[in-house]
Amino acid sequence: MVTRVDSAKAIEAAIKAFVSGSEQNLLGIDGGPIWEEPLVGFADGEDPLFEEYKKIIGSFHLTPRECLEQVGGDSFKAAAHRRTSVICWVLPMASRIRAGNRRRDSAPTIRFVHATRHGEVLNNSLRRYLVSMLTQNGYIAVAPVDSSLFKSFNLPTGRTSVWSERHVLYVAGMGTFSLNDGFITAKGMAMRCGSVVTNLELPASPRVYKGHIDNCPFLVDGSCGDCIDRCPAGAITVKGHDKVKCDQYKRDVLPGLCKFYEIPPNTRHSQSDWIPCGLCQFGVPCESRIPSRKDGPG
Ligand code: B12
Repeated sequence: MVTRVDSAKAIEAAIKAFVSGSEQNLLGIDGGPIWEEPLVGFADGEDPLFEEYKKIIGSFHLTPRECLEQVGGDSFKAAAHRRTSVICWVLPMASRIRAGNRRRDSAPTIRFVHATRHGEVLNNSLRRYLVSMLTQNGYIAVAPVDSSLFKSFNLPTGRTSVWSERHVLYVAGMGTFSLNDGFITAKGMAMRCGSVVTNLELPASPRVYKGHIDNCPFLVDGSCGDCIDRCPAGAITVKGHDKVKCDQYKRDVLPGLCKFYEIPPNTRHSQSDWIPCGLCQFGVPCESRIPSRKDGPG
């Protein structure tokens, strides 16, 4: 008999093999890998935090059950397995890509721009691979950000969405938030992440944190705060991250600074001027690990 633990182990192995074996993980400009070995976790889709997110994020934020009801319709209602789980992963950025960005103070390196754009193509292929693997085995599955369910829109406080992958990873115990709004995992903050909802029942990963800011020394005891100086937009202060300023810098300033970069086409970010920033994630103690408190000045 295949247990829930066996299924979880098989999925974790499949995710790791997909990333290490994918040509999409090789960066065209230098042939090296974009992502290091992924971290994998599982969230119980019935965790009460998902309902709380309707207050913390907004009533528009979907629960895993709502995702499957909307995508699976009658087949979800009729399915033998009606519990929901979320498969979550973190793709840690390769060290040579991180190293370049540490030395930059107004615009990221061209290697990072390529890596982010192509790396998100791989991330999306991984979402599709898992959905197809699960559906071929008779389960209902959806990658919310790669489906008709996904919407991202502006609020007065900045951009938000109906499915925040970091909040989902928090349920799976994979990290916590920080002063700059980034998510700090065991492999740090310089990463991208992904998630797939399914009615295959999987064992929930333990959530060892006391709260949603545990990994950020500044938010815990005022030490560190290095990301404040790393932000070229002045969008990070002791009060937190101004998403509107952050977004404006990326849209209005970066394209000019990076105009000599040859930006490759990208199926997920089709606007030709989409340039990621992310400098606040590099050259900081949480870049590739959970910082200890003594890393900070205080
Ligand atoms: C919209 C968006 C943006 C917006 C807004 C970012 C934001 N903070 O929400 C803008 C354009 C500014 C942006 C910028 C970037 N983004 Co972006 N973005 C997204 C997107 C599409 C949706 C995010 C979302 O829904 N946010 C919802 C709101 C509510 O989140 P929030 O305000 O940060 O949440 C706070 C509160 O909820 C609070 N909180 C209060 N009480 C409680 C209680 C509990 C229990 C919890 C858990 C939380 C909580 O904690 C949070 C932090 O303060 C996601 C992809 C996805 N679908 O998830 C990527 C994503 C967040 N972006 C990502 C990245 C890499 C970036 C950039 C580095 C690169 C870039 N694109 O240039 C920059 C970095 C900016 C930064 N310092 O955060 C990564 C995250 C990587 C990481 N380590 O965190 C994501 C997850 C994409 C991915 N799939 O990997 N992004």
